[in-house]
Amino acid sequence: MSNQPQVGIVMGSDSDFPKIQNALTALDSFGISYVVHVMSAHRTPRLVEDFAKNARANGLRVLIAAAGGAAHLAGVVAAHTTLPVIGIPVATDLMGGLDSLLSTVQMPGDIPVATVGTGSGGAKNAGILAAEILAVADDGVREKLDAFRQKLVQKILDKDAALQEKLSHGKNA
Ligand code: RP5
Repeated sequence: MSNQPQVGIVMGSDSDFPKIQNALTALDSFGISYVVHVMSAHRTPRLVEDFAKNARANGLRVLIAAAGGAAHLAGVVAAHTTLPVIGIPVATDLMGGLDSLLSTVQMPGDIPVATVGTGSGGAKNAGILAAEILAVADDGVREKLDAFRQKLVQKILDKDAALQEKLSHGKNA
């Protein structure tokens, strides 16, 4: 794993951390270094601006921003950089996080945020998507992504074989 962090992860509150850990796990699995910070678009707007404006000069290549509720963090980060920004809408108690999802995904034209789903699958996809973006110029990461996909295929084949075995023994009742 290179020591230079390539992915910058920010979240609106420490309460978001347990919900986005799958993003970190995915990045770890591809050997990608990252930095993680709590910063809030409304509580610490200056900090967010500085982080986003300096991200490229600090060696970061992809940014991930996670927030819940009126979740403008990813959009604000994207406003201050032309690095690709992935938004994680953190689930809330309101309709499973529909508020976070719409706040993050519905960016007006000109300033894109690549938004993943709410929930643990979304956070995982944020990490994988960051890896795919880095893999455009990094063959080592691309090879790890290829191996990951191969494992997925094998997992499904194994599951299907187990199902066929179960059905052939009349265990479906
Ligand atoms: C957002 O408000 C955060 O991203 C978090 O999802 C939500 C609640 O934050 P706390 O009140 O738990 O700090 O800014």
